[in-house]
Amino acid sequence: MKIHDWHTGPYPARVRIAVAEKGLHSQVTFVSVNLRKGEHKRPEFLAKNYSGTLPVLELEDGTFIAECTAITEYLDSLVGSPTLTGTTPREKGVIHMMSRRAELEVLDAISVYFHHATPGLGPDVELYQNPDWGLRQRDRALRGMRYFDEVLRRQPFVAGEAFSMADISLIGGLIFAELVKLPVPAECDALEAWYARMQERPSVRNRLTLSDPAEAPV
Ligand code: GTS
Repeated sequence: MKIHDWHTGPYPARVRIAVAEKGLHSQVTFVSVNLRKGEHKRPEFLAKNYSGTLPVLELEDGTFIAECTAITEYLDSLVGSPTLTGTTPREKGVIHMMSRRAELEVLDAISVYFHHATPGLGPDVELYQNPDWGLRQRDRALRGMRYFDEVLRRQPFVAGEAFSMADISLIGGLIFAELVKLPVPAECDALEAWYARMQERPSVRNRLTLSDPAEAPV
């Protein structure tokens, strides 16, 4: 399998963490796509992923799978435990819901903030910016962090008692928050404590070393 990604990117981090959690490193080759040069918007990359985003998983038979959730579900179903997307119908439902919520309320919101209310990937890539929309999404992300802080006061992981794709999605959100220097609200100590625990996981700690960093960070 190949994974087309950008080694420091928050979304690519989600798939890198999933690869490591599933012990699939030896089956994956990483191909670097330079976001700052806009390589993800060129026709040859759009042929792999219409949406022009990273990461993209390329299978041996030439199938391309984009979207972190879809890629994680694919990897999860390749090998057994530990499962990242749940085994029972209830687990699967709750994990999917909380993962999507982590995207909507934190990760995707920070991404919109980055692309619309900061220089983002630079003028050659950011052809349309709407700073008001970006700032609204920044505030949404801060509200989302407070929501997840409440969740993590009640339970050890985002979707309950076990580590899952939902944790990975929220980790992506906090990685993006660090990149854009958006501080977690001071009162969110449960969220901070959870994130400190997540950073101790080898899959999270070593995500950048799965491949040689070829390019400068986002
Ligand atoms: N919904 C997509 C997913 O889950 O895979 C979002 C992917 C995404 O936004 N990826 C970022 C991207 O391609 C990569 S990174 O910012 O995390 O490095 N951004 C470039 C762009 O122009 O939107």
